[in-house]
Amino acid sequence: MGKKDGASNKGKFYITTAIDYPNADPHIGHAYEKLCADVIARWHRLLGEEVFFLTGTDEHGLKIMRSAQKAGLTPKEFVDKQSLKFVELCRRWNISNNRFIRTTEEEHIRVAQEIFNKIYKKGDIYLGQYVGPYCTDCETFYTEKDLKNGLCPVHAKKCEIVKEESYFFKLSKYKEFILEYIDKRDDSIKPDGKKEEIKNRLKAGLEDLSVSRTSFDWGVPVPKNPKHVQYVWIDALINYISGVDYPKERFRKFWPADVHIIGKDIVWHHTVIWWSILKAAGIKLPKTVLVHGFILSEGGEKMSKSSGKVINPIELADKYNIDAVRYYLIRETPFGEDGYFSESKLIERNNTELANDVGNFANRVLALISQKSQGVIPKGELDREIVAKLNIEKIKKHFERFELHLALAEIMGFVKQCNQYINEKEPWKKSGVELNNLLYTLAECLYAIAVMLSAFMPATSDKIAKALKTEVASLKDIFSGKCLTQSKVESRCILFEKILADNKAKTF
Ligand code: ME8
Repeated sequence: MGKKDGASNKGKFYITTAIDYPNADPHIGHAYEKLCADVIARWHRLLGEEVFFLTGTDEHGLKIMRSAQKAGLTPKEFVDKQSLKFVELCRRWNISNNRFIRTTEEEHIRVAQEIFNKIYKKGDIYLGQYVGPYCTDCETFYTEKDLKNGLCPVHAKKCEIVKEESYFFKLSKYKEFILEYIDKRDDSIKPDGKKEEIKNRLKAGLEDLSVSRTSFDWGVPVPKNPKHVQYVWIDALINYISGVDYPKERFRKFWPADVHIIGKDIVWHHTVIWWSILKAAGIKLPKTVLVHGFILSEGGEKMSKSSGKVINPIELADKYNIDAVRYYLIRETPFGEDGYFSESKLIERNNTELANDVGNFANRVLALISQKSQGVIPKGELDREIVAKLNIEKIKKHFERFELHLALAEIMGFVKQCNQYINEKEPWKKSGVELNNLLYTLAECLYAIAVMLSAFMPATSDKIAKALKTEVASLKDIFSGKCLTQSKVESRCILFEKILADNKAKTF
């Protein structure tokens, strides 16, 4: 990649989530997606990279307009109110996004129009007549052959038949390009299985896409023909570049995106449609479209706003230590697969792996330093045998393959080994140099655990670091002897309270 266009991305990392429809309140699927992105973003910051993490709300389209009408508000009043709930979700779940974009922002609208214009001028957008089925729940046009038994293939609902003047994007022209691109880049779509799904659908045929509507006006006006508004998906996808100030400096620095993390229902939009738009507009394609599974209720049903079966992620944050929720969701579900949300399993993991393993180790180390060394971490030599048990390279590889659950499992394996180490070494029976070496090693191990866990449980890591009178820094500094101080450490810290089963009384 040439440096000329500012596109050399070394040391930069740009990650996005889908932008959520705020037609209803946030559900746990929204929270889960932001959480996965947050873990990856925080990990890249630990690696010392400059990270830009974008999330936001997708505020145009028929679905929003109808929800606003039902609520007795104008669409703008409605999205102003609703989007705050998604901002609040980010705050309560400790999501470290650098920007929260709303597609009703003036600057985004300007960029969406500029890209539309660019493609129009190139001759890849033309005026025609659209007749065909449209599902408002997924804001998606279907062809007759996409339908299952005549119904929307996602919502199993009758589609509306839309017949109106429309601009079309020459999507069909990009079929071969997309097919080649999927194969050319190993990491274009992850997990790999999703590539076949898209390729098979492409091979079945690709038609031009209707990219404007005239029957309602809640959208980005089409420049020069404002009786048309842009198809909401075109407007929405463009957030990934308007969110980094296309075409200004931040865009030049961060684009192409490293990861677009999305759910399995919108892979087509993020590959076939998005890549073709970018290609037509002469903009580089993102590196990886990363697909996560769905969070289902214990009974195995999809939790979505339209099905009415939702877990409110804000209520969840009211009820539990949010780090325990974050831990449970990542640890329980192999990344890329569907997961079942179970409060009893969350409680079990909180009580065993978090309170018993992490919490106990931290408190044993702090208590030992307080009792045997007046709270001051002694100078000593690292015991390389225990340090070698933290396989950082393996954890890095898991992250490179987006195996977040395995990276976390590996760190937790180290926590167990550290507890075992205390049991075997019996520091309470030691003195002199031997004791100093042991206490120093334990403090370094506890600090290393805090750093490694900080991508998953940032507040817990901060608590550990604070108890050690230091801060979570970068990954390269663990076991370096540079991060621990000579200030008196706290004699204990409460990381996780055990939860009694009765507390489960409230169901979501
Ligand atoms: O699709 N579990 O918005 P959205 C996990 N606005 N993830 C889930 C889920 C579940 N049960 N249900 C939904 C949209 N999601 C568009 C995106 S991007 C330019 C425009 C995921 O609010 C879903 O797959 O319906 C998507 O990635 C995200 O939540 C937002 O869904």
